Amino acid sequence: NLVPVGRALLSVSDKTGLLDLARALAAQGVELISTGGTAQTLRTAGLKVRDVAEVTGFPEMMDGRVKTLHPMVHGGLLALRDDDEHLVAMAAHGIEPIDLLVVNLYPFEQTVARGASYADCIENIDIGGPAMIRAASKNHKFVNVITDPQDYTALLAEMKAHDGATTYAFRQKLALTAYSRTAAYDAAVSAWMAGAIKEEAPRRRAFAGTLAQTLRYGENPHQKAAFYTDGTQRPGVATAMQAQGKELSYNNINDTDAAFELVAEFDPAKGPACAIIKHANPCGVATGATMAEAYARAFDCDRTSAFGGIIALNQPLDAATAEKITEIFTEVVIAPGASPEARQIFAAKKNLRLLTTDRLPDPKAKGLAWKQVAGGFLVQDRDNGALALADLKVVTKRAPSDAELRDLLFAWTVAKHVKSNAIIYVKDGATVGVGAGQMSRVDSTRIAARKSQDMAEALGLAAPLTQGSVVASDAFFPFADGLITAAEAGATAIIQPGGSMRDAEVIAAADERGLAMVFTSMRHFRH
Ligand code: 93A
Repeated sequence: NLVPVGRALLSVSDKTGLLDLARALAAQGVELISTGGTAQTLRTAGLKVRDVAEVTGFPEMMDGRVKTLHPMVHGGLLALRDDDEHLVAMAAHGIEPIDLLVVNLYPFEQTVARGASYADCIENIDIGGPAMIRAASKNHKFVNVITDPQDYTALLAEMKAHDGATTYAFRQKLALTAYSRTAAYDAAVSAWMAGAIKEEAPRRRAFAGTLAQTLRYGENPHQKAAFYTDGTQRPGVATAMQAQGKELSYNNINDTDAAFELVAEFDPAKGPACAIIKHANPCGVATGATMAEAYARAFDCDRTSAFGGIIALNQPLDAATAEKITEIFTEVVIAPGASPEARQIFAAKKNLRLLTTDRLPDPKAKGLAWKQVAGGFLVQDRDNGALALADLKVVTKRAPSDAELRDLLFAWTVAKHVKSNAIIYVKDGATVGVGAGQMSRVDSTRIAARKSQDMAEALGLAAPLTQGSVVASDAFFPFADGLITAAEAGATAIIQPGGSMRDAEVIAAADERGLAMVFTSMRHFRH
């Protein structure tokens, strides 16, 4: 199963590592064939290379659209070297075998990510590259195919270990990588097309990702896991720079995403905001005059749960906040930047991971979200719903005060990021009780109040912070019991979608207790 590498075709858009690879191949006597730009790079560096045009007998034409799409190339990649008929055909047409294909494709994903025009994106759809990759992959019995500069060293090591040849097992792995690449590439084209022609998302498009990182394990240590990116380059955990700390785990990535998406709802121009996440749910979200204050207030919502949490900020991490954060154990901090002083403070905490991005995610961005079910996956638009004051309908005798309204909108924003059934108590721009993921709404209402009570006791407060708070519910109260529980905990105003069969009962219960209530007509289930 060892096949010596005698002839290579190199055609790469990303020329990283190209010269080192080509030099190493040439030194081992491998003949190099190449397309226009790649050949020029090699020649400039003094390497001997044959133009693909010489091999095909056709010039590269139509702005490069047709360069390698030719039987002299595809025959060389696809011919079975142990099949007499194939050998006869090769001899009859002067087709020379190609044993190694090194291709990386036109940068379609990057072209889309930089907001290029429709015509530019079209021109960056590579046709000849994927055709060759698929041909070489199919013929991995004899042919090596490399689609990622990161694999150059592995190829050279393999050839070195086998006297210029490669093993079947090695070529199989390369083929698998290569098919994953063409699938992800076409999925990116499909996703772009769906957006460009405003095809009603999420229909008629393909999904595939690119392996970004092999993870140590999944949700649990007995599960293998990996992180894939979708090529959109969205600001967030997938594109963040990790400044320090050990590698992110599967759960870290999931929670960091939840934290950053939530905190990004708070416009940094309006002031600092901080979210602390545990198990994908916030255990504290707060605004403050300074970031340090926002963090302290978020922390005070549920200090017990915040231990070992994941923190997201909507403004760069500063020194004062960094000091405060290091007082307890935290897994990850993500922020749109960090000051040099803050970085220095964190540097002393080797296990604390710091991730920075150049901007916040856009909460209003369109996109798709999916989840797996047995035998398939569900796809939907990401929840980018947002409310304005004008969307709210006051349904009680008493209308909320301005201060209540501000807190109601804050609570509603947080509720969107809490697993259903979600109940959020908020006071003065900080959560004071979060009830998440319960099967009954009234339980979420009770749990949040109970936790707030515990916190008040721990902090030595006279009364729980739910006294004089407002409450958001991600979906309607099906009965009055949830609202009554909130009122008993001291809430004075409620925000919820409305639309229950028993809305009248719920409104009456609010009126009886002097509560103000607004309906949003929008729901934020999150499962
Ligand atoms: O326009 S293409 O789809 N037509 C082709 O026949 C073709 N063959 C290779 N693009 C084609 N390529 C791509 O050209 C490769 O996938 C690679 O990305 C790029 C390398 O071009 P150059 O060597 O001129 O820089």
